[in-house]
Amino acid sequence: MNYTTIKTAIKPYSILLTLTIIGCSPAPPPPEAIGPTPTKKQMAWQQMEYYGFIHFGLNTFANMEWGYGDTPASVFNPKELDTRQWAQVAKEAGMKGIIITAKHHDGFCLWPSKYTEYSIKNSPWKGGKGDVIRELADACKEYDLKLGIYTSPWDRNHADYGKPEYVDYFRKQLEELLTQYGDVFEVWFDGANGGDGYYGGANETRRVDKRSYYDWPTTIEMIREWQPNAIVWSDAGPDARWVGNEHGFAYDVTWSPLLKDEVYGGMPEYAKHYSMGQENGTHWVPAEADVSIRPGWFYHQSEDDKVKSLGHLMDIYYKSVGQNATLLLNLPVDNRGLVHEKDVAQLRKFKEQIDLDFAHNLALGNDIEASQVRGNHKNYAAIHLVDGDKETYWATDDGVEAASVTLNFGSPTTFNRILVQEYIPLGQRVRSFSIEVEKDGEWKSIGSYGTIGYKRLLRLGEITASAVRLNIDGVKVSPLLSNLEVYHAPPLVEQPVVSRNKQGIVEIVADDSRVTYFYTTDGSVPTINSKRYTTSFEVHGPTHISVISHDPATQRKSEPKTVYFDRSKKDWKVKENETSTESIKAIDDDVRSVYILNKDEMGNGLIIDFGQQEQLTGFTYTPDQGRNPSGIITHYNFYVSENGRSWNLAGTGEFSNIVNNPIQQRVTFDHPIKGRFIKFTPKKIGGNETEAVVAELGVITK
Ligand code: FUL
Repeated sequence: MNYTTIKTAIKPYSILLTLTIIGCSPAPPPPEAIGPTPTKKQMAWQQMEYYGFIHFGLNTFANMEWGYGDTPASVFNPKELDTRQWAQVAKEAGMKGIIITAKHHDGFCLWPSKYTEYSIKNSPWKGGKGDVIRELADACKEYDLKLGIYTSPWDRNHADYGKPEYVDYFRKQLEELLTQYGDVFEVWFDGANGGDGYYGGANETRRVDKRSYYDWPTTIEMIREWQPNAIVWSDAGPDARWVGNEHGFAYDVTWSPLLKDEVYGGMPEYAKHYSMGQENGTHWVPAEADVSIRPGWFYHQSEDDKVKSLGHLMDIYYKSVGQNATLLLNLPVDNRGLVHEKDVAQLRKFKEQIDLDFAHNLALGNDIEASQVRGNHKNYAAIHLVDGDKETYWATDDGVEAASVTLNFGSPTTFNRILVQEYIPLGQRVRSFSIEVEKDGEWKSIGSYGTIGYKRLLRLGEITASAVRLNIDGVKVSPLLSNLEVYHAPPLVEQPVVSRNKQGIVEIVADDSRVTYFYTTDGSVPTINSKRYTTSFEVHGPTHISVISHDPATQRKSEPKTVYFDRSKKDWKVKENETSTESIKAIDDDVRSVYILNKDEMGNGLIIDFGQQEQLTGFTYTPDQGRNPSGIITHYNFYVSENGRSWNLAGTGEFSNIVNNPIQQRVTFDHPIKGRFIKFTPKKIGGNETEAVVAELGVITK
């Protein structure tokens, strides 16, 4: 790590100050709350920190993310459904509750609703007599977990969707869900609405005015009656809000206050402009970061080797719970009705690593001093940051805009994590802060950060220092901190990155010079006896490459990273466009380079010539993988041709949920098709954009 030496102008603590604090003048009153502040139930919810999501329904069986509402109920037949397994897995993972998709956008109900035939009562599961929500509610009780309900406002099955009658139906279903299954801790209202649907057979596009159609204030009043303690979640709260992405990340600056009256559920500009909250927010609507343990929300067998790595899950933890949000981690229950063993194994490692990272608080009970203490009184002294009691806090006098606390270890101490918390019952106050450490008598700056809020976790490089100082540099009003912890987390050997270029050359790299790599190409799990990677190699046919990183010094190894490569694109050409260096970016096996199709090109389609006949079983489309992706294709036609003149339509449809979750899309055909040419024609682009972006187009031949 590079340290920059800085000069500190003010000595942060003094003997005089310590003596004054010991004096016994009366304690000044506590600082006044700065609004908005959390309610009791929002406080209890925030302290849950980490809980689970379960996506399960007809999509699980139809292998879809967004069913149209026309998949027959008879397809729902989990042979081993066991909600106790779900609850046990969640409990062991350290989760505090489970939110279930009682009804997703396809309208299929996991409980026997009186108001529709489109539910488990018309499925073969338990002879139509089962109730998944009842079974989950019972399992949650048994494992001491809270139950949450996701029920989609958008319903692609219902004939009346778009009319006032549907809103009535939606409320009646909510009443069933919120009055028959005991206490519900969170009610989740998805803002997604893609328009197209089956709608009882109408098969059309229906648009609603998301601001007014659902009449949310009335629905929320009803929920308050049925479940006064439930947190109601949506982009606009009122009790908790979406974090604005489906990666599970909050931001360096994440305010719990929100300009709530400017927001409505499903608002297109929400993610960009509102999801970080605002310092001048008018309502306390804290962020919840939702993410799936796999790329998709529902189970797909093709994602069995895409369960997130431990490193990725830890990154999510630090960027959600560690950036003033709660973490809602999704487990896609599979078509047996179980959380898949690969996901279970990963959750176990995740829990173990969190426990290891926060095993021993090096700050607890240590000597700590502040640059300023409210009324110089011991009730507000810095000692309250390290007393293990989150109800006590360090406070300064009103009007103080910059202050610091210094923790003295007494002797050089090695650490790499800092945990800090504001006392949020009196409001979120800190705008920015920084960290310095004292090494060999000199103070060095470590880094500058944004907000703190309920909890902020910092991951630092390994540091050995005799003191740490936290400087509050910017505040809304005088700071109030309740907790400061310091840890030494064990190192994680990260998975390597495996990539292949257009020439079919595979490279393995990691951001860690300590490690070596071992790999297999036959689908087996690599060990340190597998082939050692020394230089790049060629792969031209369908191959699974599995690699581990290994640190010879500690003998620690990463989890295997498995990547599937289909045909290499060595001889591929973009037709009609052979001179364009741009269009090649759609087939260069590099998702970082994108090709942008304008209106004309969209009409003609992107035509690729393989240079030889291939037997195709499907194709893949990867949208823009940038931070703010654009030109995301939501609807497409895909054609195959043997001669480049007569075309067979091999696939047509929608890439569901691609705007919110822009992952690689994998479409498989009903039967294999032979051809030398493919044509990919975008039909609709997300967010009313006029240009389509292709980060990568690929084929499946196996
Ligand atoms: C999105 C939905 O459209 C996805 O299917 C999923 O349920 C996710 C949690 O929210 O907006």
